[in-house]
Formats: sequence, structure tokens, C-alpha cells
Amino acid sequence: MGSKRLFGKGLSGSGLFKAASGAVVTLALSASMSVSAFAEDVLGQPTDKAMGWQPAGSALKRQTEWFYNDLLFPIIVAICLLVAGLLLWIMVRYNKKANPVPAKFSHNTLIEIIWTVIPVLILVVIAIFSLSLLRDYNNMPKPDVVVKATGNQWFWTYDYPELGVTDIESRLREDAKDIKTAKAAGIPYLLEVDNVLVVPVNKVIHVQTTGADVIHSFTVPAFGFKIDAIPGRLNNTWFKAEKIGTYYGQCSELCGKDHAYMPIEVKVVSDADFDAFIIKNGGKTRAMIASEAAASAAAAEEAAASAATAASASAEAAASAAPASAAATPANASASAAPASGAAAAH
Ligand SMILES: [Cu+2]
Repeated sequence: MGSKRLFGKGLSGSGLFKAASGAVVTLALSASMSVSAFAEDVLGQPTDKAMGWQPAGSALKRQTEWFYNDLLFPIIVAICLLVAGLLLWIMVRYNKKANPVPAKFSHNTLIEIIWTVIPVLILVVIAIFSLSLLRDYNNMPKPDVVVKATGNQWFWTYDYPELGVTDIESRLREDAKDIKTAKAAGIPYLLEVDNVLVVPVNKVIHVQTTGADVIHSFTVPAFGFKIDAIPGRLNNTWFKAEKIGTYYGQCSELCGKDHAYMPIEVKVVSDADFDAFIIKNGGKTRAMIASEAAASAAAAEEAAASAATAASASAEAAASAAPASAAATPANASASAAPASGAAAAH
């Protein structure tokens, strides 16, 4: 790093400039090192004395990291160094002593074109990558599991609306409230909860958020999402966890006195463990729902076929077969079949 050249000859000996050059070297060093290269990182939770981001737990988060670490951060550092360098150059080269007769011109077309076009190009490059990242966040693949997270003062409730599991209350564990008891229990301070959000690994999880009272924010750094939970609205995002494990997050919208005590704990498990969790909580697995739907569709088909046979029979036979065929009409949903056949029986 040519910090001496940057400060001009004869001045690098002074204490002020030594300090300044030290600062520049530090800045350059932190620019050249990857931002997350400090301390040992644990997947899914913050690391003591670490800098930068938690390790990514999903492809989308990795893309976000690339955008920041490899695109934005170098641009920011380069601009800071350029501006600081120009300032120092002006201070040294054009101060009253070094340059007693100042120039009088106020315009330079070439330089004005340069300092307009280059920032525009930089912004265009950032916009291209930024918009494509936004598009990837918006283009959710077909979800495998839908989870709904509701923010409450001061805990989260989780629902799996399609699987029939509702109202899992997730609160900060008592022993996680104190740093000593948390350490003794081997759990992360202020992050461990009683009932965790369980999701299957390598599946697209559609996250819906809403607020029961005030605005909260559902945030899990490893998966790269932070989404407001607003009363009266349903916000959406998605993630796909790549590894089995536990991932922590926190409410990230100041929501009242216990805002700091409503963490989020996501447990990523295998498909089998996820199914077991759903059944344990009184729900139905996707396979069960699919096979039930297939069975009811087959039954409806069978009933429709027998109704057709009945219709082709004589008028007296058709009259006696009427309730059966009426019961068979709603071939699509088993839920609507019950009231419909009831109505048919009333005729
Ligand atoms: Cu909050």
C-alpha cells in the first residue's frame, strides 16, 4: 500500500500524518479481508466478538452476501479512499503556503463529464445486481410448506395453515434470560425459546407474517430475511434451508418493553422428523393430505360412475337411486359433499 506516496514527501514524519496513514492502512486491510473472516462462525447464531455476517444458511443469503461483500463493500471502500485521498492532496498541494496564488477558473467540462458519468455507471451496475437480487427474493418457487408467524407482545405464534397445526406459542426460555443460567444450560443467551419453529430441510418454506397487536419484524439472519409483521396485513417471504440445524433470529421492529425478549428459533429437520412434529401437534402431513385427497377423488369418481349407471336405468329405478347420485355430485371436495348430500336427502 503506497500510503507514503499518498501523503507527499516530507510530511510522513509528522504524528498527525502517521496516524492518518495508519487509518488508511487499516481501512485498506479491512477492505482486502473478507468481511466475515473474523472469529469462528457458528451456523445459525451470532459469534462472540465476530465481525460481519453470520454464515449463510441458504442460497439466497449467499447471493445477498455476495452483493454486499463483493460488490457494494469494495465500491464503498474505493470511493472513501478516493475522496480521502483527494482531500489530503488538496490540503497538501493547494494550501496557502504551497500555492500562494490560487487559480481563478471555475469550470472544467471534461472533469464535470467524468464525475457525472462514472457515478451513473456505478449506480447502474449496482442497480442491475440489486434488482436481480430483489427479483429472486420475490420469485418464490412453488412452496412445499407454508408457515405463518404472528408477532405478539412479546412472543411469536406459529401456524402451519395447510397442515392443520395452529397456535404454537414460542416464548423466550426462562434460563435464557440470564447470561449465567444460559451459559450453564449451554444455550444462547436471549435466543433460546420453549417451542421452536420446525421446518424441513431443502424445502421451499413460504413464510407469512402478521402482527396481532403492533408491528413486529420476523428476522432470521442466516436465511437473509427480515420481514415486517403488521396487524391487518399478511406479508410474504420464503427461504430454503440447506442444512439441518438450529437458526436463531430476533424481532427486529421495536414493539414495546419486551421487544428484546421475543427471539425466533428455527429448527431445520429431516422430512421424517418434520412429519413426526406435525403429527405430534395434531396436524396432517402433506403425504396424508395427498392420499386423502386421492381417496376422496376416487370415491367421487366411483359414485359418479354408479350415478351414471343409475341414470341410464328405468324411470322408477332412477327415482330410487336419486339420493345416491345426489350424494355423488360434488366430486371435487369431500368437505362440501356432506352438506350437499344432506340437502339432497331433504328433498
Ligand atoms: Cu419487537
